[in-house]
Parts: sequence; C-alpha cells; structure tokens
Amino acid sequence: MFLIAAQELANFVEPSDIERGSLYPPLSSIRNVSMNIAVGVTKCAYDRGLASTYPEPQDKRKWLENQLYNFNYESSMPASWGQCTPFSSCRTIEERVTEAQKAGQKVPADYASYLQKALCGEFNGVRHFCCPTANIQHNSKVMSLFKDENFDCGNFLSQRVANGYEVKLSSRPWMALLRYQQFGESRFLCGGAMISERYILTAAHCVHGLQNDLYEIRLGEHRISTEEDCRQQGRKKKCAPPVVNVGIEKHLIHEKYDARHIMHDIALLKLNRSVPFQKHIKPICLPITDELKEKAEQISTYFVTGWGTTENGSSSDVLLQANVPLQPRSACSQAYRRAVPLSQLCVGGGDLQDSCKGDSGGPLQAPAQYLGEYAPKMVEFGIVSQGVVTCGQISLPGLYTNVGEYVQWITDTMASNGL
Ligand SMILES: [Ca+2]
Repeated sequence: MFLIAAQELANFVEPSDIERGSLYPPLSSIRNVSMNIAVGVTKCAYDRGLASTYPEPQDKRKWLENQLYNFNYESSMPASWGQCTPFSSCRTIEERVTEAQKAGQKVPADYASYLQKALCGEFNGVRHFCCPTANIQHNSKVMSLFKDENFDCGNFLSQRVANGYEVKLSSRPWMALLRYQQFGESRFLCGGAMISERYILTAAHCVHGLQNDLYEIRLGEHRISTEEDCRQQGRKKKCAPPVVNVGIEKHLIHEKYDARHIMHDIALLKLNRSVPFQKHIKPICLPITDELKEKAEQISTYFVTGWGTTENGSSSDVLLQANVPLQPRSACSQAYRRAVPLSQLCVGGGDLQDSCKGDSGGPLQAPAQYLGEYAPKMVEFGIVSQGVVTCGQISLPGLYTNVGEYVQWITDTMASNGL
C-alpha cells in the first residue's frame, strides 16, 4: 500500500499539491500511523532518509521499552529526531519545492517519494512533514505577513500618558479584552493583544477549560463604561471610532500547557473574521528575530497596559499603563519556590501600585528597533501569566511567558490554522 502511494505521488505530484493535495487518498489509508498531529510537538524520526512518525512519548521510559520490544517500523532506532511541521516551516523541503516551482517543473520522482515518506499527517487541511530539527524555520508564509511593508505593527503614538497612569487615547491599539459568559453574566476576565488581522495572543490560563465561556473579543476599547471615547485636544474634541466586538473561531492552547505548574502559558485565539487595521485597532510586533529574542533579557523597564482585568473582573474602567522593572530569574525562583526556565520572564515587584494594572493574558511590552526600521516599534516580549493578581497584598514579582521562546509555536500554529 505504502509503495503504491509513493509511486503515485512520484508520477503526479505538482509543487502546488505538496501543501494541500486533493489527488491522493486520505493519509490514513496510506500510512498506518494513527495519532493526533500537534504542531511542533509531534516528534518524528529521520533515519537514512526515511521519516517515520511517533507521537511524542508521554512516558519516555515506557515508550522506549515499547520501541525496543515491539519496533515495527521499517528502520531501526532513529538516527535523529525531527518535528512534524507545515511545509513552509521546513527550510530544506520548502527550498526544494520552490526550486521546482520556479523552474515550472515537477518535483523529481526520488524527492517526491522522499516527501511521501516524510509526510506525517494533515492538520486542518495543511500537510505536515517530518522536518529535521536543524531545518525548522519560522514559517515563511507567516513571516512574509509580519515583514510586509503594509503590516503596521507596534506603532505607538506616544509614551506620554494623558492623565496619571491613564494611557493616551488609541495609543495602545493592540489591546484586546476577552469576554466571557458565566452564570448568565457577561464579563471581561482577561486581556490579550492583537498580532494580526485574525489572531489575538493571550495566556493559556485565560482559555483552558473556558472554551465554552470565552466567546468574544473587544478591540479598540479605551474606557469600558462609555460608548464613545474622546479626548480634548485644545478646543477640539477627538473621538476614537466605535469598538469592534468579534467572535472566536478557534481556541488554540499550547499543547504542552501545564495548568498545575502554569508552564507554557500561551494561547492564540483565531477570530471568526478579519478585523481590518484602523486608527484605534492595530497589531503589536512580536520578537521574530534572534536579536529581538535576546533583547528581552536586556530591557530594564517594561510597560504593562490593561484594565487590571483578572478572574475577578476589571479593576479600572480606563486603560492604564505601568512601568515594571525586569528582575533576575532568581527573584522569581525565590518568590515562587521553583526554578524559572528561560521560557518565562521575571518582572515587577517592589512598587505595589505598578504591578496591579496589567490584564491577565495581556502584553508585557517595550519599544525596540524592529527589522531595521528607524522609529522604534512596540514589541510584545511577554504575556502576563502568574503573580500579578497578588499585587497589593505582597510585593511579589510576576511571571510572564517569554514570547520570544514561542515565536516558532505562534507562527506554526497560525500557518496550520489559516492566516
Ligand atoms: Ca468605550
């Protein structure tokens, strides 16, 4: 069965079929590997050019024992590991296929057959291939969206605040409010940030177990209680356009989210329609380069903006901003009595007043040089994860999901679920 399918592929495959194919029978009939493909999580093995796929072992020891005694794949123990990724997240595969595409040719038969063997499943209609770890790249389709010159991210009006801690109207246009329906009541219980016309980045703890409650995103809000938000500029009154409320198509929680230890606390919400960028609704930038990723550790003062929205509701009617200092991880290890990995940032503490204004799931941000542009852009380096709700009681620094460590997950997840 496998050989026949490979032969078919070699005879017919066109580059455009690699990603979304209709010519071929469902993969389940080709490969007798049943599993759920979770983007970037499902490991696969490369051995002598043959890719075989295995679900990532939950219990590694037990799994290894199984492999040793019941190994039923064509190769022996794998030579090296890869991961199941969308086609455009694997550099070597994308290069080879694009090459053929440019030349207007079919993929050579031997490579097509290799691709067939490297197929590890279909996720939301997008084919996934086993990609050796060294060849995994930030998804090229998502990156070209982020790098497009019309993609106006992180454009902030001013760091000056209008009134005390109040943020100037429309100056943080990526701020999103997450709306939940609970016990017959509709409330904002978390925040998030817009990262594209279709996606909101937030914390997994704002979504996990709440998929049925969390039903709407509000964008372009400033003062929650007033329908029209305005500011006085000299004699003129300037008003922001109305807010946009939009439904949610998909709740995408990180596959390794650990609710008990609050690890991998990151989630994406796919909106049920695109929301065009406008004056008061724009995306924040992400730390998509290695340089920006490293920058996260060098910033001394971050900004947190929000309505103080937590599981208990909002503490402020109007959007506020606070400055929070980066702390060594040891400060959080001490406070939370556990190791703090690189996938988290330790921020805040000390000034009690300051650390209370972020939203759970909201962005930890700082202006940074972005893709060689002259004016600094606001970049989301962290997601409010843990500890912020204890403000006002004890002076604890907060733990934030280190977004730079998850850009691969973000881009792979966006690619797999449609831009
Ligand atoms: Ca309002």
